[in-house]
Order: sequence, then C-alpha cells, then structure tokens
Amino acid sequence: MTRELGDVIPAPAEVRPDAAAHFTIDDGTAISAASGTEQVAAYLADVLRPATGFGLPVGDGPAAIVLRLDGALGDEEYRLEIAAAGVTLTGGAPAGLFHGVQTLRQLLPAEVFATAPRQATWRLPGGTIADRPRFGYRGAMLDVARHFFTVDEVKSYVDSLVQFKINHLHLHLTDDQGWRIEIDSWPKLTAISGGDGTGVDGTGPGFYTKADYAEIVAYAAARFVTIVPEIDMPGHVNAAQVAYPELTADGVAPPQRTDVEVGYSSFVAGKEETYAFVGDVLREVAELTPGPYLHIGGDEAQATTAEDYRAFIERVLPLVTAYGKRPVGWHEMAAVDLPAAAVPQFWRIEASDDGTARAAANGSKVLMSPADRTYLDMKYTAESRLGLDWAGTVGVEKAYGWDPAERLPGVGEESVLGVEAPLWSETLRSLADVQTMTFPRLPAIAEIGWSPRAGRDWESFRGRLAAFAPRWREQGVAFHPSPEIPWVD
Ligand code: IFG
Repeated sequence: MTRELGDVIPAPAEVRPDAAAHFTIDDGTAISAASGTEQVAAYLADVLRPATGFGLPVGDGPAAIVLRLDGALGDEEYRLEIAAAGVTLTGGAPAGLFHGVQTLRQLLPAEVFATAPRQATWRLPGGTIADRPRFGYRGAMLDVARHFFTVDEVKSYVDSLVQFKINHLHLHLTDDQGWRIEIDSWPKLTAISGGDGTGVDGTGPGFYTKADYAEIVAYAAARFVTIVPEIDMPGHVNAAQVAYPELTADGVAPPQRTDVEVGYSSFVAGKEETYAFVGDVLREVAELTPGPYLHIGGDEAQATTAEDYRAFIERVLPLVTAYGKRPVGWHEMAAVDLPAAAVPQFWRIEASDDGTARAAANGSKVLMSPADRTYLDMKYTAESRLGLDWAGTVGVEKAYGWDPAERLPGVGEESVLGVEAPLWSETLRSLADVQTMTFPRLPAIAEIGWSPRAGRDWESFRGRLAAFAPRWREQGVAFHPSPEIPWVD
C-alpha cells in the first residue's frame, strides 16, 4: 500500500506532493541532527530501527535525513521536505520536529510500526508538507480512579496518543472509589483508598508513588506531552473521606464505595480542616507537576449546596495560583467569577452554558470536551460491551462531525484553548479496553484539534483512517473495527 503525501492524520495544513520524487530509507541512510534537534533525532532513530533493522546512525555530518530548527516557525510547527536526495525536517522548536516525525512515520509502510525487523520498501512519497496546529491544547484524559492503570500502561497510552499529535494527558487521579496519588502529608489517602478493594467492583489496589508519577511526567515530557493532574473536589471525594473522616460533616468515615453512582459525596465548605487538606494536597501535586495546569475537578457536586460550592471554589482557586499553576476545572466552576487564567472544561451535552460563556467573555480560555462528541467511554453503539451511554452512543462520524468554535454560544475561536477526549474507566478493566474505546475515535478529536477547520471532511478522514488498522495491529494496539470505516487489511 504505497502512501500518498496526504495520507496523514491529523490532516496537515499544507500538502504539496511531488509525484516525480520519492525517497527510500535503506541501510545506508544516516540522520543528521543540527544543534537542538538531538533528542528528537534520537527518537526518530529509535522508532525506525526495530522494523527496518537499519543502523540509522545519528551525527552532525551530511546525511540523507536532516533535522533542523528554524525559530521563524511556531514551536509546534514543522516543514517536511521529501526529495529524491533525502528528507529535511524543520521544526520551530523540538516539539514541532516531534510532530513532523509522527507525520514521517505515517508516510512509511505500516510495517514500520513493527517491533521486530520486517521486509518492506521504506519508501516516502515526494513533496513538501507545511504544518501547524489550530489549537495549542489537544488532550486525552484517563480516569485512573475508577480503575487503576500502571505506569507502563500509561506510558503505552502516551505512545499511542502522540502518533496523532496529542500533547496533553489529563490524569483523573481521585474520585469516590479510589485515591491514586501518594500525598506525604496525608498518607492514608493511598494506604487506605489506594489499597485493596478500591475501584469499581473493588478491582484495586493501585496508586502512583511520587516516583511513579515523576516517571510518567518525564516519559510524557520526552514526547512533548504535558501531564494535567486532577484532584476532584468538592464532590467525588468519598475515597478521601474514607481515609480521613475529619473531612466529613459528622466525623464518621463513610463506607468504601465500589459502585458507579455519582453526586453523593462532598467536602464541608465551612470547615477549616477542608482547606488545610486541600492546600496540602494541591501543594504536593503542584510540586510534582512541571506543567502549567492543575485540575481541581468541580463536577457533579449534587451533595454541596450552591452557596457552599461557590464558597469552596472561591477559597480553592487562589490556592492553585499560589502554587504557580493555572486552575482547570469542569465547567460548573464557572458559577463563580473566574480569573481569566482559569480554564473551564466544558463537558456536558447542553447546547449552551451561561457560566462558561461569561467566563469566556471575561477572558478565560475554554477546554472543549462535550460528552456527546468527545467522551471516549460512550458506547460506539447500543450493542457495545464496553462503555456507558448517558450522553448517547458516539460513533466515529459523530466524534468527527462537530466544531469546538461553534459548539457553545459565546465561545468562539479565540476563546477555545483546545479539545480533550476524556476516557472514564467505570467499565474498563484493561489497557486493551482503554485502546478499544480510544481508537478509532481519538484520531477524530485529534484532527479537530490540529487541522484547519476549512479542510475538514468526513469522507477524506474515514479514507485516511482506514489505513491505520494494520498500523495498530503491528503495535498490538486494540481498536474497534467500526463499520463506519472502509478498513484496509
Ligand atoms: N460524569 C462524571 C464522571 C464519569 C462520567 C462517565 C464528568 C466531568 C460521567 N463527571 O464527566 O466522573 O462518571 O461518563
């Protein structure tokens, strides 16, 4: 299956094929890394060597594949030039080069994703791609509270996401069923609520030590992915209250919960212990997180009065900024007047939201995650074994057929920070389940976040997506063989 220059997801901004040219990588091919490109050059060699079996030496001398930086381009922008004599990949910064490498991988035969040497002609179609993202925040979210996923499973997830130029991973670290991040000043959070029997159906234990979390952060950062940690509050806090009953109104620990009900737990907005706890937790998580964002949850606080909810959010937002981070929260937090740096994450299916529109008018950037389009835990169809359906079923075309700048009145292009595809794990039990719900819908969200709005076209997308079945098979990544896609073998 010879690749065309435009066979890329997300669709590049500009594709100028040169049918008279192509370049074939062979055992004599070397990689030249200009100053500042060494990390990505090493990554390129690392991802090409297993399947090709070639040495692909990286140096600073002349070579057929050249990586270079050009500060005139945006950080995530790149230019890929493929000619008979060789390939030149130029990035505005290493992140742009990294995205260009993902494009390069997609232009090679599917065998390039194999983990052992394969026989193939490693041909690249000729021409030039000039590419840049529409939105700076293109994310996925993994709920590790309902079901825990190990460091290695998260790393594997990151590897599958970056192939589609995703650059943020939001980890939902705490909820009613489990607390998954070690907090030194409150050790029972993980000792009890990260221990045996935690999670939906009691499938625990599991939690990240600080070293584990640092390992995830470093792995993601080396792939230009920013980790966004979420500590959900004031609702979704049963696990914290099981570990520390002083966080409840009556001081009595509630029973551990392994069901999937939501909206029954709440911190006590009027107790000072609440803010001592929240302050310690946010401080420790902020210290572990090099990225600019700290997510404070804020969703489904049905057990918190509207007045207490506002009082709580108004007390907590300044804590996040005091620790040098930008607060992100589910859009309910826009019930208060948000500072412009705060990011409401819109997640529901309603056609509009006054709080979010007000926050946008006040200068906030909105992260778009409408459940009826981006929630990867929604069933593909009514027959799907995995997933929920409270936002309706979400097929691939439904995940593709919307625009974040047109979804909410009062939230236009300039107010959109980007898009994020949340994957809640109530019904998931394995990495294969995570992959099956993620692929092939995540590529749709990735294209919406990256590609020019004008060029988006379902027929083009489904045609390009069809070629990814063999690529996921080569990697051992599970995917849903949706009948909406004319899959290529
Ligand atoms: N809503 C809850 C999640 C999860 C989800 C499952 C948000 C922000 C339903 N909150 O989505 O905890 O249960 O689809």
